[in-house]
Amino acid sequence: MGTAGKVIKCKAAVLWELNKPLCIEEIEVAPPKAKEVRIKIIATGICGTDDHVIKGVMVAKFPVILGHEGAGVVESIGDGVTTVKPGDKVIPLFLPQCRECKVCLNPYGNACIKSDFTGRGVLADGTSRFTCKGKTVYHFLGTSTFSEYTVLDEFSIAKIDDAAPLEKVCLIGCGFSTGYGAAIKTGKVTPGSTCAVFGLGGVGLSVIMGCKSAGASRIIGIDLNKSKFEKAKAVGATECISPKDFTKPISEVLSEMTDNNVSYSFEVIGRLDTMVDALASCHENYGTSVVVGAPPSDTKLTYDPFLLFSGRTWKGCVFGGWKSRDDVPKIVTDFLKGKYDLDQLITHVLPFKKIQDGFELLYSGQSIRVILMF
Ligand code: CND
Ligand code: ZN
Repeated sequence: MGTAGKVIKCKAAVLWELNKPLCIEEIEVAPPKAKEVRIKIIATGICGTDDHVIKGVMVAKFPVILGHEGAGVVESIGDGVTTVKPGDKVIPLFLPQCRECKVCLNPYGNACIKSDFTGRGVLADGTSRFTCKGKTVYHFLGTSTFSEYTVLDEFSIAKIDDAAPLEKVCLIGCGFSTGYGAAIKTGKVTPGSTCAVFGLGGVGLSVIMGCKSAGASRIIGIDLNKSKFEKAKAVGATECISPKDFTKPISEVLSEMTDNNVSYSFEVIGRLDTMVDALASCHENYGTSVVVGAPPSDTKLTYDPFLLFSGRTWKGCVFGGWKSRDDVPKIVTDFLKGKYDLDQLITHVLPFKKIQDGFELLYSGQSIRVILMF
């Protein structure tokens, strides 16, 4: 391609400071170095995790280009790249899979040691490929999909089926896979069971889809925003409740509703209080509670250890427990075969330049997933 080996000037949404709107800027994207790939992003979703960085509840290096739920096409590759070529459709992976570290080699591990959860903001060689107005701009989770072009390490990319509609399968890069996997892989929801899902955003609705496909017979959605209930029911929730409608703790409400029989609970909000509420809501002995919501950085939980002593299991997962490079192409193929309905998660499609409007839709509680198109 004509742009290979050259710096590309393009549009990106730069977050210069905490708690400020994203600014659409012209940035420079350097060519990929060895074992790196430059991608033209075609579509990207807005996830709750991106907002955690804007609000400072998750650490990142500033200025930063956020976005970790995208899909695009390879523009050019660096030396030594063997798994993708220009023109391939790909999904950037915020959870990489280097296939060499102890975690990747463990059959149950998926949080590859190359993941950037500490907010280093650079690629594997320790540097950034982005500049804007003469300043270095940092990467986010090794993906930075809020840019027309982005550079990733080869281990952070999954090649997907050529037939995949990128404006839909971008959700497989985070929200859908995270929620669905939390239910079927981490929670291991069983047929006939009762599940409680705290938080009915894009990730929570994907948890519900996973619970439903695992054969759960009751799936209770919990959210403060009742406008989420209709969508939650459309994807499989059998009932929905708001904690605002009760004076007693939500764990007691759920216990009464189910004759104390919630086998699986999921926290899909990212709050300490609801993590403990979800734990207390599953059965005291055979219940399993899964933390899916990203916890605020530098915080500590206080809870009654009797909640665990009586036998409950408390787990967490990143990216739904999937091994990203191995599993994402398979999830895309299953989607193409009609196994999943991603349309139910997409409430808004906007041009990329309206990204701030997309975040406003998230803040006002109107959206499940907003897809931005380049
Ligand atoms: P989104 O903001 O769309 O949904 C959160 C939902 O929680 C909204 O519907 C809120 O109304 C609801 N809510 C907020 N506060 C409360 C409360 N106190 N009680 C009940 N409901 C409440 O977020 P999302 O669905 O995009 O993401 C959800 C979480 O998942 C978020 O913390 C995000 O960072 C996390 C996540 C984790 C992972 C992972 O790999 N584990 C990947 N992506 C996202
Ligand atoms: Zn996400």
